[in-house]
Amino acid sequence: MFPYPSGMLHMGHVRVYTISDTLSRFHRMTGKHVLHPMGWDAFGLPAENAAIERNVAPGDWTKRNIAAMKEQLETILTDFNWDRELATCDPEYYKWTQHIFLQLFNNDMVYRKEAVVNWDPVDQTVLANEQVDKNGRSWRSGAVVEQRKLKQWFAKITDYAEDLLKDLEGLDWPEHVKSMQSNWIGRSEGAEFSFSLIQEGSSELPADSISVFTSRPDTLFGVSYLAIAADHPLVSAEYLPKDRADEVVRRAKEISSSLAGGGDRAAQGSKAGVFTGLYAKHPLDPARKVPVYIADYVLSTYGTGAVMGVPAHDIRDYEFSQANRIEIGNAVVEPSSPSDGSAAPSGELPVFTNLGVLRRVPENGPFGGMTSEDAMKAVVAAASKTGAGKAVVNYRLRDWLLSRQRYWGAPVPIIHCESCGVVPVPEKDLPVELPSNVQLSGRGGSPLARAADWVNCKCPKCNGAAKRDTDTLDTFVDSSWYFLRYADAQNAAKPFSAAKATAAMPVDIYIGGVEHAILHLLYSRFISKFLWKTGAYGETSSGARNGEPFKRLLTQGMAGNGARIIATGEAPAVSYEKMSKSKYNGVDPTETVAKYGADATRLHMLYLAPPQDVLEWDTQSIVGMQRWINRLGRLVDSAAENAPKQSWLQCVGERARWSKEAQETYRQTNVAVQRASESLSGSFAFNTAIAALIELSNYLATVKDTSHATFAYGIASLVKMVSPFAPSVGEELWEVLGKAGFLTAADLATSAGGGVFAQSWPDVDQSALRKLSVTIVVQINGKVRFRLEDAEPDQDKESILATIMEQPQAKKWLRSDDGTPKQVVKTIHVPNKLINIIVAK
Ligand code: ANZ
Ligand code: ZN
Repeated sequence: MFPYPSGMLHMGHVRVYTISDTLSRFHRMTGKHVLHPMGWDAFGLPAENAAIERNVAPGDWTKRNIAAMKEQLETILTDFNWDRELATCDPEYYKWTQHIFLQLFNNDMVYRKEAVVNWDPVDQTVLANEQVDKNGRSWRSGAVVEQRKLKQWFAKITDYAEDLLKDLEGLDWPEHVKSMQSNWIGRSEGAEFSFSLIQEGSSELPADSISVFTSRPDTLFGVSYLAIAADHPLVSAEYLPKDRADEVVRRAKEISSSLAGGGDRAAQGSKAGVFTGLYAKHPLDPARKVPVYIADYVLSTYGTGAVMGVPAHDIRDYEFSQANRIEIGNAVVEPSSPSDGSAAPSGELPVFTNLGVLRRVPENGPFGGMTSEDAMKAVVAAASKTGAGKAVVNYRLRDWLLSRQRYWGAPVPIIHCESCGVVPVPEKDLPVELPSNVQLSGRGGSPLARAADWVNCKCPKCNGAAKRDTDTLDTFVDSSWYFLRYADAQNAAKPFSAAKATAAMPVDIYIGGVEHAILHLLYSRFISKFLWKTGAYGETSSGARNGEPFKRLLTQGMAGNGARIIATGEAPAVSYEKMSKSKYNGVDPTETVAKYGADATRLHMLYLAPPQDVLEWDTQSIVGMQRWINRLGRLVDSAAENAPKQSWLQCVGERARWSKEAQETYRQTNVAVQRASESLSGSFAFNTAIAALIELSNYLATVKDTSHATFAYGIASLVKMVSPFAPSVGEELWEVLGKAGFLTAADLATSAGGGVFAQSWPDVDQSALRKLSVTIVVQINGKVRFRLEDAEPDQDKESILATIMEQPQAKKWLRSDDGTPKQVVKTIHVPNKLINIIVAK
């Protein structure tokens, strides 16, 4: 994941890019063609704020930050494909972001809609729900967020809800990230029922019924009220009974303004409500009259914006019924309880939320006695006969609001003409560049609206006077396709060539902070799928054929409690801010690198914790890594003094005649190769890889016959394996070995030329992994009596027992005085470690 160019590399960046750099160096050494690109997520509010606070142009500020961070990235020895560098604020890049918007437009995947938005009255800007905290305050300014209506662009991500959910299955991603994605999409099966309104007054209603969405059609006969959202179309003085209309509308306004931020907050609303004066008919029991309320817990953006209140079976409905003194009808009971419902529901509240059996009471009609499962189907079937209901699937996912009333973003490539309406900017006129002469004050809506000579333009259709759209695109649009651009970053004619993107996609390993586990990944998946479906790129035979952009995801844990907030799927943006202020991100990597060196910093970072875990940066123990690097230097220096007697190839040919020590050296080397390779190619447990390298170096320091080629092989392999983690140490040590003429004789695969990163990663010789011998503790009747040294590994119980009987000590413990073996009652065997022999007394 590319960084936001804040100007300062923090420890979180060091961690992500150390991981990606180590992996990319490793995979290059295994002979793969690796693309390790880097770029800058360079649009966004901070640049605009810098402009306001420090009077620097956002572009200049951003460019300076990029230069500074690039330098810092070099100091941690990252090896990126800089020839593919991109910055989303560069017109050469956002030209294509605009092109992709137009692709969405041409495919009817974006639309303009007046929508209630969260308005930050201090920053004068629209906020995403994720930017509003639990108390309805802006994540940035802290101001109480207001609700406003603005005409804005939306992308139809909901058209892809099913695919975005279903295709999660095939991804090699952490389970918790997949479940965050799936909760965000929030598929819910249920039914819609329509309740006809009873027209008591003479007013013309905008609809003759209220449609509700329920996930529990089996509770339809327990409904005691309907509740509609405060901004439901019925909430208007002209439709409501005259005597209470004004009061109801006033209360509805209060309710909706207390709900800024939407989402989960509203679901936990105060249960405030107001009776509208309207009544509706029960769809399957027309004699029943149900009162209609406005309720703060009903979201206007979910389902139909209206619910059927069933206080006996839903806790929110119960609380609302208590607060508004509504009677409770009880429809479903526990299967075991008497079906007349005389038993009280279990649990703290008189609410039974489980599935059960429908009571045999007149209210439940012919459905009494059915299980909830059966009743759900039967009730929906009965209602669909009369057109009063149907089965539906609902999603929590909402369409993606693309418009931002900000300056530092890609202008929406649309022109508004009084006679032609909405007109897309012709491709040949892209990019629509940002005007540079805009006064930024942080107040008063879209800054672009103030650049009169930019706003006023000619309509591409009728050539008449027209105006540009003055909003910019959400920066999540910029970052939803940059990985595709990496495949073909210099392309001046297209966002990327289909062939190049097809060859490169999907991204094999996508690495980044868990704070992007929801939105960035969801939007990237959506845009990738869209581009894939419209043929902008295809899939190689190995692909999953669904346009998924990221095959494997490695999310790195953060410090502080931010990660936990995120695990619940809440407010990633808020948490990100908190996290960047947290303890370990407060440590300045430049200082650490200057003091301990980049290699020690990288090694220490990866050794402290597996990448998924939260990292508590600890400056104390980094000296341990420094010392290990020094020991490694001494080990290699002394090895270089003593070139091996034989070439490695010759040596391998004589394997049968190797000394015990040589065999053990070869075994130790292969164990380390196996552990390091496994961690780098599969588990990403870098800490165990480094531990294996430390163990190997400790072993090699004890080898006596250092002129044996197995020792040289061990040393050369160790240096190669250290290199992806500690590149400058690796290069340096390789050079020492090369100069000493050590490598020509020792190294199997390659010559000493080209430096360590031109070498191939050592292969594991599976046949060498087995321990040469083991020591087995022998217990007799549970007491340790002696040890079997130098035993053949992996023996079964019987063969060990046979060996033991031949030992001199066996005489004393396992034979009677007359020499006959004692009767063995039982043996307990821990392979390669211990055997406990129970003998009869
Ligand atoms: C009656 C009922 C009875 C409900 C019962 C639940 C349990 P999920 O599963 O998340 O989709 N609901 C529907 N639309 C809503 C809205 N716009 N705002 C707030 N709540 C809404 O939730 C579906 C349930 O959430 C629906 O099923 C409805 O309450 C409520 F024993 O209908 B239920
Ligand atoms: Zn026109």
